[in-house]
Amino acid sequence: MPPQDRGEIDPSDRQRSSLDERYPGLDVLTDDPENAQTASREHLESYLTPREEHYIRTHHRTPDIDAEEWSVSLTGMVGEEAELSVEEIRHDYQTDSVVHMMECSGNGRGYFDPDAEGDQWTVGAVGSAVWTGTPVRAILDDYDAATDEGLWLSVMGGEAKEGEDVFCRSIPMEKVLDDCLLAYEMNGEPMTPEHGYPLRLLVPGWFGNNSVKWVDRMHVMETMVSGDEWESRDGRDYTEYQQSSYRIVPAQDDEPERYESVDTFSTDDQLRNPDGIRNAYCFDQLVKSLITSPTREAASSDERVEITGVAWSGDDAVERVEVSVDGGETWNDAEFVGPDLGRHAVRKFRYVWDATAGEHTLLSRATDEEGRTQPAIVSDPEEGLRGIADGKYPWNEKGYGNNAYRPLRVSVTVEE
Ligand SMILES: Nc1nc2c(c(=O)[nH]1)N[C@H]1C(S)=C(S)[C@@H](COP(=O)(O)O)O[C@H]1N2
Ligand SMILES: [Mo]
Repeated sequence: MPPQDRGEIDPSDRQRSSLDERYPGLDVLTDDPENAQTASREHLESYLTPREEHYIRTHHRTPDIDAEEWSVSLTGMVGEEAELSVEEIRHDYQTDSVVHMMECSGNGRGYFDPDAEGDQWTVGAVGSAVWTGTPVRAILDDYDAATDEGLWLSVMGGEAKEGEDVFCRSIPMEKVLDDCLLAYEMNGEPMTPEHGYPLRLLVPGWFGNNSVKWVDRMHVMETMVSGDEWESRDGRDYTEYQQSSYRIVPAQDDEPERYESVDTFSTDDQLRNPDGIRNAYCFDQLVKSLITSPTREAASSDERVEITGVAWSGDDAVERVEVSVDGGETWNDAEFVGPDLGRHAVRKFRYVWDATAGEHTLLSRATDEEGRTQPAIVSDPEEGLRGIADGKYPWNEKGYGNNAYRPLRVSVTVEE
């Protein structure tokens, strides 16, 4: 199957207004390539983040794609190799939807001390959307693909120009069969170019880096992308974003150890057993929460302040959220409010606080149904921590996966 003629995409010829103008709800970190986060905690309070306020994370530049010309090839361990048009993918298969609170593994990098390398995302590289598309499973079945446990589906983005590393992610076949989509709609609207138009992979519950945008090829294989064959294929590296980026590497390691295959997909489990997989892969999301109200100041007339926030997790649903109003000395159970839109959706919580006047440090802590919970702080690089231990999250070179508590200082005034 010949690779798609990438010559047709020339983002440099693109005439677009700046990111600020097109996405007024975002705080822009870099315009070229496009990287922007949701502007504030308050923006994360809704069950669905509007398409124009959902963070954007891009390594190369957003390509201009003509959906009528675009196709996705299916290669590797398949009965019959195929080249599918966008039209076929949209209309010849069943449709499914999922609500996913997608977080960039770099969210919270801005709180690493000393700084970790990369854009300094704070709290806004996360967003909730209902994604609609074709289950990848239906396409694999149709072309008699091998789908045994232990196999991988490597999914490639079509935006890299000649000589640039291809944005490629290998997803374990069990996860692909379970709930991955080739998505074409976001919140009931067509996806914008920045979010992956015309087709993106959507891996529910997993860090955003797995949800490959502008998909142009899917390859069924025995291993993840690794080794010489994938390190330089048609003069490009397909392994960078699987084996080097998106790995949790402590200060004392030069390079992450590359594996052909792993059989633990929970990022948290990898991080709690660093002797198994040496440098965890950013696969499913780490359980996390954020207080969205009050933000800084709270006036309470009858000494009751309502604290609200959002919680999300990886493959296992959020089961519990606790709130502390004294910097973590004591914890109180919060209650869930509003609808449960599925295991990968955002959960909103609430705790009513009998507040006293003065300065207070609020914290929230979510726990998933497997009992995994948030660490209190990020470690110091000198400690050489490899995984999550003793309430500490490991400082790592690229600042990935920070799910430590996010303290919030509020000042309460009590009105007579
Ligand atoms: N082809 C391609 N897909 C990609 C990326 C990319 O740079 N190229 N960035 C990834 C990362 S790191 C994240 S967090 C999500 C962000 O998706 P969004 O921009 O729709 O929020 O897309 C992922 N998919
Ligand atoms: Mo990301």
